[in-house]
Amino acid sequence: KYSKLKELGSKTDAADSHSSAVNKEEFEANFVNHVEFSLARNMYNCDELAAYQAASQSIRDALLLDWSNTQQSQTIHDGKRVYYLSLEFLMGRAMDNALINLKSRDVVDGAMKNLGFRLEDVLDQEPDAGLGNGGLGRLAACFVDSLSSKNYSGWGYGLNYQYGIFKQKIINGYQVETPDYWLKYSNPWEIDRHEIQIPVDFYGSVEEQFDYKTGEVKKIWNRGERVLAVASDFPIPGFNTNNTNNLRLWNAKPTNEFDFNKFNSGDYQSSVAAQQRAESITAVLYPNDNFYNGKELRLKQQYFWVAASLHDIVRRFKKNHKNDWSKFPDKVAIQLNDTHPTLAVVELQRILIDLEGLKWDEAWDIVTATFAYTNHTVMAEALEKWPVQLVGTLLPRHLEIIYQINFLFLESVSHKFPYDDELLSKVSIIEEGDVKSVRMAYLAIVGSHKVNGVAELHSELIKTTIFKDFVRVFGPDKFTNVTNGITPRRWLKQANPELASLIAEALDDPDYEYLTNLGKLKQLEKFIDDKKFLQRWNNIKLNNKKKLAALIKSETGIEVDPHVMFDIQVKRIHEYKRQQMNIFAVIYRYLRIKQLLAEGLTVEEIKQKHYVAKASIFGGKAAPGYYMAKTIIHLINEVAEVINNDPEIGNLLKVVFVPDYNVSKAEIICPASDLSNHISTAGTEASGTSNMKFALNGGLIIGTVDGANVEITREIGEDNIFLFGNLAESVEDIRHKHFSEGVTVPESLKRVFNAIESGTFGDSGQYHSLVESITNHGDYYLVTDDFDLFLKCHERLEKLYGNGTSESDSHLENWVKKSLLSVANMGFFSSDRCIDDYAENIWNVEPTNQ
Ligand code: GL9
Repeated sequence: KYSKLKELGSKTDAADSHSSAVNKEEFEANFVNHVEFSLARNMYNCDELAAYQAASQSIRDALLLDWSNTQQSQTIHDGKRVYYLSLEFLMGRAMDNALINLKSRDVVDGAMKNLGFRLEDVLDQEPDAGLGNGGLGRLAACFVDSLSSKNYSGWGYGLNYQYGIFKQKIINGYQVETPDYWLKYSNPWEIDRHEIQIPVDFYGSVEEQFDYKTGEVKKIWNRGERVLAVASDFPIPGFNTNNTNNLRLWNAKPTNEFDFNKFNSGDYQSSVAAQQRAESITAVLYPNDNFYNGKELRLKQQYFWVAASLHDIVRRFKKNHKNDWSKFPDKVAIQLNDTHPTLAVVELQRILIDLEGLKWDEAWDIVTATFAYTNHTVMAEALEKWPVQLVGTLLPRHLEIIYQINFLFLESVSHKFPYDDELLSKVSIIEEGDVKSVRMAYLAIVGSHKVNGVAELHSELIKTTIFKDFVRVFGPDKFTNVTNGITPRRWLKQANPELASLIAEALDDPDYEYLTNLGKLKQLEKFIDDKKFLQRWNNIKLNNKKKLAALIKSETGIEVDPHVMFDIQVKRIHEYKRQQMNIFAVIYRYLRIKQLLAEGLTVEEIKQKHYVAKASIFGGKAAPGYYMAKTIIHLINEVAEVINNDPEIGNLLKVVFVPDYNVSKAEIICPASDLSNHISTAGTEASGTSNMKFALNGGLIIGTVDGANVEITREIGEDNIFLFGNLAESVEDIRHKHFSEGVTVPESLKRVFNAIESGTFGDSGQYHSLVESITNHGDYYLVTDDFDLFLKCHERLEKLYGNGTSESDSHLENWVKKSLLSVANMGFFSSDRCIDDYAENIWNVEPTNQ
């Protein structure tokens, strides 16, 4: 085996075109080898799980060759490297993606058949790597895919949580969280780097030492607790290239240090326990979405990760460049994914001045030239503000440096804006008040050379709201936009192989080159009047809906007719995303249908004159401590229970809550929508990325003028998207009006509230706070203002969808054409475009010549 691999290795020159595609005979031999020698089993008792383990180890072997070649050639080339620091990488499954990127899916499919397995069943054995909460973590996963596919030298750095995002069970309509111990079986994609161990210190105190030689005072951090950061590496293959970057995730381990005082006093147990506590740092992902919860362990995670990553980066730099620090920003670009890694700014400054002996100013210039910061939300409750007291206890030296950064920054501000004390207190990194705290976003801005938002509207909003004072201080050029994107390898080819294949055929592109050049989709427009093509297009949608119907049946027992309209909203459950508005609209529809039935209409007549038959499909997790979000989930499930068991309704309306929405379920759900909902209160959703996934798969969108919906509209044309609702610029005024004049609940919504309060969906008491948040507490998310507009927009789009079968001519003409035009114009939303944008405008790096 190894000689074969070596032979293959010598053929895989990183500068070659893609050469490490898996060879069938070798794969089969390698598979059997892994069954026998890695798993210690034999082919006669090899079940699907074992087959998955053996297959993935064989594929990993192929990846490793590319991976080590890439690292070697990148080191020799010594170009600038990008480091993407993210506390979340929501990777999902790795095997199918690796097969696609290695262009070896068909070969392995055939090999698995020979070995007696169905590839689909084997792929299904892999647990999701759920090391993230939602959009922000999935974005990081798409970015590492694009960094490799576009031949950049770019690493991800994160944490290897033992428990990823919790698994969601729905019991009696309620969300119940269970732990996601995803590493139950060993993880074949993970390479343990036991030799890469970095000590990370916490607590202790700072001592001043007078240096008689230089006459300067040196700061010494006398550490308290120490833990070790041990690396696990995940190879990230690019599509159609050998470039295989690295995702390095850290594990916290105890040191060999031992508290002998405790031991000698007979307290052996607790001295071991203290050691064991180290591992708790990387035990679990915090399950919050867009919310800062201020836990000490979270701050420990952040520093642990940032310290380990920076020492690793600095060590790599010093190997080639010794102490030539002025070169550092030419060799290293570090992107801060949200404020979570902001301590990296402080840590690099500390390394340079305390450990490497640079002068403050020289060090600070290097720091700010190295870092850039991405903001992902304007919502106040999400912005991190660590109490000074906590930072000072955990990281005493870092707090001093933060104060010094702030002092020098404020000095420069007062220089530029003399006598403006108000401005000084507004931009201060330290917030005074009951709990003095460090404003992490401000620290990130001051410590970076660029700050970006994630969609045009959002990037404008940060300049005019949360960061407006910094635009005055630094000027507008420091602030920029990079609109989010998604990887078409996973979100088209992997999730929707039939559509991807039809597109490849239509573009006469048998090698799927359009997947790294997504603008080519534009050529699909020439099929707009080709009825046969539209029918094939539509048929693929129907097949995808059948697959989703099967998933729904197996997960919930509910039968949905794949011929009805699939109207989907899947994302984290949050008041600002307004799943409550959607379920209220479903209730309204149900009440109207019941009324029409009572008036004597038949189901058929209602379909002809009023409503299309549809399934309203929901999915998403609520943060475990977010009461209102959990109430919304419960309401959806109770409404589903009532409607799905109403014998009068037939297939006119079904309601589904898909439990445990995650990446691999998204791969089934996104290709199966006729319509998807992106209906956040204008100005609250920074970008959204599932809107892109649905549109790229030919689903139409109903949405507010928010986040990336704005640019999706610009790209695909306003005739091909259904927009409604109040605009971001009016939201503040409307909120004020709610408080001064009260909230006006429209008649339609009153009917819904009456039904809820009269107990139609179970004990009304449990929905009190949800209804009250709208009627009595100012309706912060503008449900009352947008509800009728939402209903109207549905009426309009349902007319277009048509009441005939989804195969009818009018459906092809009015709906499927819009679907085709959407896909044809979604090229802009490839994460490849996004990464090129960062590379050119923020990192100043170029692809390596693979
Ligand atoms: C988010 C925004 O809410 C989304 O609108 C945006 O698309 C993504 C990626 O930029 O970032 N910010 C944020 O905190 N989350 C986002 O999804 N939350 C989670 O990922 C949990």
